[in-house]
Amino acid sequence: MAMDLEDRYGAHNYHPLPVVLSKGQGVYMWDVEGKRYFDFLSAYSAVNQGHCHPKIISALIAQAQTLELTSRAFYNDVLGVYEKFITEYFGYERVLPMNTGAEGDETALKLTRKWAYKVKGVPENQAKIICCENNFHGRTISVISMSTDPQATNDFGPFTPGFIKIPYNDLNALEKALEDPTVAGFLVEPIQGEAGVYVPDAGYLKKAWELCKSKNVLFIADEVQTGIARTGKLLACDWEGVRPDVLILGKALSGGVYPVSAVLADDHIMLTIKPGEHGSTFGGNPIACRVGIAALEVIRDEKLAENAYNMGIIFREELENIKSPMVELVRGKGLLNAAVIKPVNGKTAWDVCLKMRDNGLLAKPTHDHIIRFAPPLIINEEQVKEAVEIIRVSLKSFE
Ligand code: IF1
Repeated sequence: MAMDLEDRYGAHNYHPLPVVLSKGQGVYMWDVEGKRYFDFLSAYSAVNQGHCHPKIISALIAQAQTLELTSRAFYNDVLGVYEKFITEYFGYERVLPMNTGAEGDETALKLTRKWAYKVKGVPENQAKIICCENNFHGRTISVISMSTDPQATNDFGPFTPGFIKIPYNDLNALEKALEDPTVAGFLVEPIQGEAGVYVPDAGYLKKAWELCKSKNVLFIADEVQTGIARTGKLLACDWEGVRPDVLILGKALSGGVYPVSAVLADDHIMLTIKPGEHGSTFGGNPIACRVGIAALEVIRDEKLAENAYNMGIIFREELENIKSPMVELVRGKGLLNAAVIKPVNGKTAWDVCLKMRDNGLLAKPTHDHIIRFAPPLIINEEQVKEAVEIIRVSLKSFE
C-alpha cells in the first residue's frame, strides 16, 4: 500500500529497499506489521543519537509550541544562544546556519570565493576550488558540478565552472593543483562516504592541510556525514589533529529530527560575507537551534564519540571473523563502516540486504557491491554482537 502510493505519486528518484517503516526508537525501527529491525543506516548518519531521542524530541516539541520561525529579518531569542553554544563546542569564532548538507556545501563554496576576492586578492571571477574525484557533497547544480559520478550529472548540465577535480588521497595531485594562484580552497571529505566509506591513508589530511597553508588556500572539510562522533572522534579531522578553515556540518547536527546544517569559520573568513549577500528563510530558525543544542549535548553527555570508537573496533573484528567468501574487505572508522561484497552464485549486495532485512537488520548497498554499516552511536556491545550474528546468518545462507 505505502509502496504503491510512493510508486504511483512520487517522483522515481529513489530505489528503496522494500520495507515500510512506521516507528523508531534508539537503534531499532519497526515496520507497519510490527517487525523490529536494527537500523544500520541511521538515515545516512543523521540519526547518530538514536531514533526519537527523548531529549532532542522534547527540545523540538517545546520550541515548536513557543516560536517556530521568525526569518532572519528579525532577531529571535534562541539563535544567539545556539551560535554561542555551537562555536564554543567546535572551537570556531562564527557559524552560518543553513538547513541541508548541500546548502552547507554551497555556503562554504560561496564563502571561499568571497574570501578569495576580498582577502586573498584573486582577480574577479577567477577563483577556483579543488575537489576530489568520487566525492559526494549533495544534489544542487553547483554541488553536482564537482561530481565525477555520471548518475549524479548526466543530462543535468550545463554545470558551474571553477572546480578543479583531482584524485582523492593523492597528495602529488593536490600539490600540483595548488600551483595555480587562483585556487581559493580545497574541499574534501575526511572519509568518502558515498564512494563506499573510502578511508584515505594515514597522514593524508594533515599533509593536505599543510600544503593548503603553504599556498594560502582554505582547507574546507565536508563533515556532513563523518562529523559529530560518527568515526569515533567528534570530527573525523580530529584523527589527524587537523582544524579545517571552513567546517561543514549537517545530518546528525539535529539527531535526524529536523534539517539543520552549519558552516563554521573564523572572523577573517566568515566576515567577508556582508548583510544581504547570503541567507535562508529557515536557516537558524528557533526550532533548529534548540534541536541543534540538544543534539550536541547528547553527543557530549552520552560520550558517543568514545562509544562509536569502542563499538567500531568490536564490530569490524566480529565482521571479519565471519569469514564469508562474499566479504572481500571490511573497512571504516568508528561506526562508519562498509563491507565490499563479492557476488557468490549470482547473489549481490542487494540480495544480502534483502536477506538481512528478512532477518531483522536494515542496511543499504552503495555502488552495487558495497554495503554500508552505520548504526546509531548509542548501540551497545550486546546489540553489536546480535547484529553481527544477523549479518553472519544472512551471508551464510548464500553459501
Ligand atoms: C541522498 C550518499 C550518504 C554527504 C556529504 C553533503 C551531503 C551528503 C558528505 C548532502 C549527503 C546523502 C544524501 C542522500 C544519500 C547520502 C549519502 F550515499 F549519497 F553518499 F550519506 F552516504 N555532504 N549524503 O554525504 O546532504 O543535502 O542530503 O542534507 O539520498 O542524496 P543533504
